[in-house]
Amino acid sequence: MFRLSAVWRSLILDSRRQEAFYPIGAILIACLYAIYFGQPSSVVAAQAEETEGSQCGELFQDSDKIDANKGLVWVEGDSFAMGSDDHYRDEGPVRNVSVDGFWIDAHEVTNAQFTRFIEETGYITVAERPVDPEDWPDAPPELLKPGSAVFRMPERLLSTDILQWWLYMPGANWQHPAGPDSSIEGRENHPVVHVAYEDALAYAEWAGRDLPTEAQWEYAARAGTDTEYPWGGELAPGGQHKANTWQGMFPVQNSETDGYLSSAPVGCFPPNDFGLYDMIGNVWEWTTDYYARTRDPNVTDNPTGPPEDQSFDSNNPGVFMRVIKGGSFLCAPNYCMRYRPAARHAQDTGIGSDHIGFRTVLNEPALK
Ligand SMILES: [Ca+2]
Ligand SMILES: [Ca+2]
Repeated sequence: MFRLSAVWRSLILDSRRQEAFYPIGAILIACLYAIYFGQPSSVVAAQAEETEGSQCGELFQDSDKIDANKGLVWVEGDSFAMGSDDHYRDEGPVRNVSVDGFWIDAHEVTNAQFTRFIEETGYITVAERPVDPEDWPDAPPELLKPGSAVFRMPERLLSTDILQWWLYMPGANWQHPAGPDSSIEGRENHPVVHVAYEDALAYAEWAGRDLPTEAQWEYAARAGTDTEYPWGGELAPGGQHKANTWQGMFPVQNSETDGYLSSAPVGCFPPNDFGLYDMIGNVWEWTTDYYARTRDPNVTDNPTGPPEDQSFDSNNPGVFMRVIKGGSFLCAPNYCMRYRPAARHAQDTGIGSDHIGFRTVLNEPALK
């Protein structure tokens, strides 16, 4: 019932929150960038083809079999300092948390892997299912079609309203990531996107896996480090990009100095010390934790987040949200600095977008 309305409400309210974080000066600069560097939306529509020739993802051809524990990395359990007190309030306070050992995908689930899941099960993702008009009496008819949320670089930035760069696009789904005229041909090793939470969970269950808890995910992303980023204290030390994020003034100018305007094939950036790729950036990743601004400080052993009825996001009261982690190719220094292990975001479970994917875990130490 709240699927679309929650998304749009979230987007609208999030723009107000970001406006509070970024003063009017930053907005004016962004407008100037829009005037001088604003690109037509056709540039973004061409994203699907931009990285066809990249070879990075082919590193994983042999590990893309979903049988047994192939493609997984064993992560030894330990305690770690979870969260951060230096950025968004919902990341803190820093507390000591322990997790048992677990297996986790070395990389985000790819289109090739998801294709196999679909071919074997006939599963239909949320973005492909008919929309019942009775569920959406106030929605405009053009939105009452299967689809998903797609980022579109605005030609001009007229305000901070994020609906200038997010749109609900009928026909967008995992097979058509930029809209109905796009495809995943040549993008087999890119992370699958437009997966709602239940889609990711269905894949994980088919593979005999789980989705990670937020604690598992953050522990794996940190890979034994307690620095801002898994590689140290700077986002791009010496100008070397360690993750696929956004360079320039979001959302109107992306210099692509990391080589990618949208998603990259998995494994194009260096792995962390656990051998895991793209934990930071590329696409956001689902976790099983329900979202709440604060977390129970007394639950420190394998925390799984609050129960559903305690999930609360002040931007979406009454809507149960899950935590996504890692940031994406849309996260920029002037907007959404969530390309850090401690960062988190509340996400409506009922819809995907073109910058949210996932990876799986296997909680079977006996297979070690
Ligand atoms: Ca990028
Ligand atoms: Ca990622």
